[in-house]
Amino acid sequence: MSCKLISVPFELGQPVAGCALGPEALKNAGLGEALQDLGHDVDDLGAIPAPEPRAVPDHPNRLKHLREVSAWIEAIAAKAYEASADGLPIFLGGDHSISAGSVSGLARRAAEQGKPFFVLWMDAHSDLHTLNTTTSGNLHGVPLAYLAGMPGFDGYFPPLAAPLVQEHVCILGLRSVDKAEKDALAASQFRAYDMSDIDRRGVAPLLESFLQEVRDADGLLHVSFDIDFLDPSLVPGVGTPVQGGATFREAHLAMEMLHESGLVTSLDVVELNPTLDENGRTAALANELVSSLFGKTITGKKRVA
Ligand code: B3U
Ligand code: MN
Ligand code: MN
Repeated sequence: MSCKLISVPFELGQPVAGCALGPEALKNAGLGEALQDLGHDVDDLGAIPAPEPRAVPDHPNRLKHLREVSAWIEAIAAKAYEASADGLPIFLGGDHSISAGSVSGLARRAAEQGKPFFVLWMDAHSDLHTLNTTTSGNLHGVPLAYLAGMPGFDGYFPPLAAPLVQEHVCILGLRSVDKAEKDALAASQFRAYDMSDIDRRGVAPLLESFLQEVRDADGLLHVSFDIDFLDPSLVPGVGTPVQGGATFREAHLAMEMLHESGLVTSLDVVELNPTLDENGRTAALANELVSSLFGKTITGKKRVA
């Protein structure tokens, strides 16, 4: 695999300082070397430079850093589109608002290639607020609503070339869903698996049924990995921790299955905040999980889906 590392040092989609240091922390913890050791080519494309804030009208809701978020989405989408012409782009965040850019650029590329585009959103949160429903005003809470073409983003976020097909999105790991997001979910065709689904049925069958759909459709698969998918006892270095998250084994299993599927064509790793981390253990675990997604196994034995 030819991996392209794209650093996205943007943190204004959430309230806690430090998330912009995520890309450097992941790289300093050895992400590139780990991928190379697994036999992949690694091209470090460096960081997306900070764009000028985008001139957008004032919004009636109290939204934090709307002009900055909107500008970054536009810049990231352009980079994602360009980088996905060949190779496997890996976006290192930054908060989860950056995925509004990465996924929109990748979806545009997939649409031009005539390929169905699927997204696995691994997250404690559903990120399904619109600009009108968010009560925190933190725009890392809206990317999935924007990407799926939900109303209210026109004129504020960049126009979407290819909105996601809701049936092609699987949200995994939910345990913090606000009232408006619950309503949006109920009215949607997203596949959404919360922690109770994981408890009852296990990660493997849930993920396998989604992967089978991607396979059957001959689709491309983007993985948007919000580190707060994991239980906070494992990942102190996240800004919005929620109790009761995925275990070490569940997360590794998901990543191993993603590797074995051979379906993953792009990745985001978001919401790492190194200033909240303890001795780099969140960054280290994130890297280990990315390694599993790129073929690392316990014994070296290869499994094929
Ligand atoms: N849904 C809440 C909390 C949240 C935390 N992290 C995300 N969302 N992505 C909000 O502020 O929108
Ligand atoms: Mn998120
Ligand atoms: Mn989250």
